[in-house]
Amino acid sequence: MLLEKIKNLKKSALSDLEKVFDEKSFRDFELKYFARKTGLLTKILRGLSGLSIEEKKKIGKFSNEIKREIEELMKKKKKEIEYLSLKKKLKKEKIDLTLPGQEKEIGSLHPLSTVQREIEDIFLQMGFQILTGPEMESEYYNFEALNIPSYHPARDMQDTFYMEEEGTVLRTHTSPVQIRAMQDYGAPLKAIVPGRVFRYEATDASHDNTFYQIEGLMIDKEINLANLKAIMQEVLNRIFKKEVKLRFRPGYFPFVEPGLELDLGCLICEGKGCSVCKQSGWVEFMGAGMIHPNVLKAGKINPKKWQGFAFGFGLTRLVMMKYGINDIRLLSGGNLNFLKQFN
Ligand code: FA5
Repeated sequence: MLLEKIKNLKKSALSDLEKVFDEKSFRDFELKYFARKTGLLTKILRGLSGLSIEEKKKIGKFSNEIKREIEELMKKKKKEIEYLSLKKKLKKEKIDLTLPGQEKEIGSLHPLSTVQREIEDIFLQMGFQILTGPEMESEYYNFEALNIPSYHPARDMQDTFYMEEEGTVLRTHTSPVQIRAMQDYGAPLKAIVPGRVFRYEATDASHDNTFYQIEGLMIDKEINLANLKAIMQEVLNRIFKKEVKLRFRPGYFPFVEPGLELDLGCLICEGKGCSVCKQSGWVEFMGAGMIHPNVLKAGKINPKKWQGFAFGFGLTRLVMMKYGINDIRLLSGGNLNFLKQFN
């Protein structure tokens, strides 16, 4: 009788276990058969105590075997359930490669660099080479070799920052590279020198203490100011993509003779007058002239054989004119909202 009952219990347990498919149904199964007081198998095993020793041995052994068999199958089932739930979880977590990624911000060239490259391209096409020089310069190259001795009042035209190292300054212009270029390459020579320069002076809408210049020089047997005018007109027309107004007027620089200043018709106000051109309609754009014989000599070039022009213009002012920027300080301010407009 009891044996029969146990066999039936095993049958129903195995068929119940088949139907178990997740943690909850597993737990229900466990409670149904193995709960401490109410479990169907527990109750049978408890009931054995009232049997005779003979029966206890026989039925006890049989029911323990069944218990072990069911427990084995339960272990397998548990693993199966764990595997299934992990699989389900992984399915949910899968990476969707079609989702758009997080966009990275890409930097862009500063307008000063963009225009510098455009100018370099134009001069390269005209056969000029592009040179650079040190920003920390000796007083000799920045002043003396350019015909500005220490006692000369022209020193006051460009006040600068003096370094602790005796005789060293932050260059006030790119002109010292004229001498370095002449010494390195001799004549004939066609070169431009873009670079950063420094002046000890108060800032306003069109003056900064740190700005960029482009120096240029052309030395050969018959170079003259007409060549300079033709070259500058061509370069500036190409930069501004239209015919620009240029004005030559006499100017003094100790390193040229004769010396002149070239002004640009103000492109911000079209000549009407604004804060950038100080209401004059013209913006001082560059200094130039025929290279002084003393400067050629300092560059180890014979002034009796060779002659040429030199010029130096404010790249920063040119960029202001090109893009209609009315305050020079915006170009050194590093304000991204401003700079992003030039992307
Ligand atoms: C010079 O620096 C001379 N070395 C130029 C030169 C070269 C003359 C070769 C003759 C032969 P100047 O100090 O004028 O000259 O400056 C040249 C240009 O730099 C100016 O025309 C102007 O466009 C620009 N510049 C001068 N000072 C400032 C400043 N504080 N801020 C921005 N741009 C400036």
